[in-house]
Amino acid sequence: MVTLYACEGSGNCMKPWLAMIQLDQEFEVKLIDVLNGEQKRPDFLELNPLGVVPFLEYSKDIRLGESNAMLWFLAEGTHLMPDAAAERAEALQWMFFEQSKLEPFISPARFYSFILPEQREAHIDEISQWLDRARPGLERLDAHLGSRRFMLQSGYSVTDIAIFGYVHVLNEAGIDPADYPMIERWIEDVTLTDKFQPLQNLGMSNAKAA
Ligand SMILES: N[C@@H](CCC(=O)N[C@@H](CS)C(=O)NCC(=O)O)C(=O)O
Repeated sequence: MVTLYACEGSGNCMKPWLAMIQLDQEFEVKLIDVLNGEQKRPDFLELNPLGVVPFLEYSKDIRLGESNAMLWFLAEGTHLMPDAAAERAEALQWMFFEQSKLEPFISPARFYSFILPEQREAHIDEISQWLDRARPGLERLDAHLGSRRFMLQSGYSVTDIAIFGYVHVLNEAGIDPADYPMIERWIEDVTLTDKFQPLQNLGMSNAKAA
């Protein structure tokens, strides 16, 4: 059985989870309680020495960290992966962009605003800096989505899932999505794709997906 180790509420964990649902891949979710440090316990570190989730145990021999690497592996040979070499490279370009220009700022701002709101005041200056640093990437994304319905010319792909993970919860980080109308439109379009499931369901029994 394919096993996804994940924590509730995580945009990174949502990515392989949503891809597997949309690809009809049978899998089980094992929830790791990150807020209580379960990802640093010896049994989990033995599996993933980095001590983070998501972590994908696809088979005894195929074990993967990094949400976007999981997406790439899962999408290979499916309708979520573009065929042409240039478009595959463009997909990777946007997936690296997501991990360097968006996720490192949206994720911590959201963590202290939405996941642990009681710690918001203590991190208020950092949150403001993270949000300032997220804006150039969001502007770039908004401009791109002004000319495309989805990230790639050929249509909905693994790239949309990678970017959706954190961009669709911008409001929970403290950014009004109305500031980015093309992103707002695209979020709606992604939610309308076949078999889409919202982040809130990540913690639910995997019976639906399996
Ligand atoms: N770049 C990694 C990020 C992994 C990551 O930082 N995961 C967070 C949850 S979203 C985590 O496990 N944090 C707990 C910790 O760092 O101890 C990915 O895309 O998978």
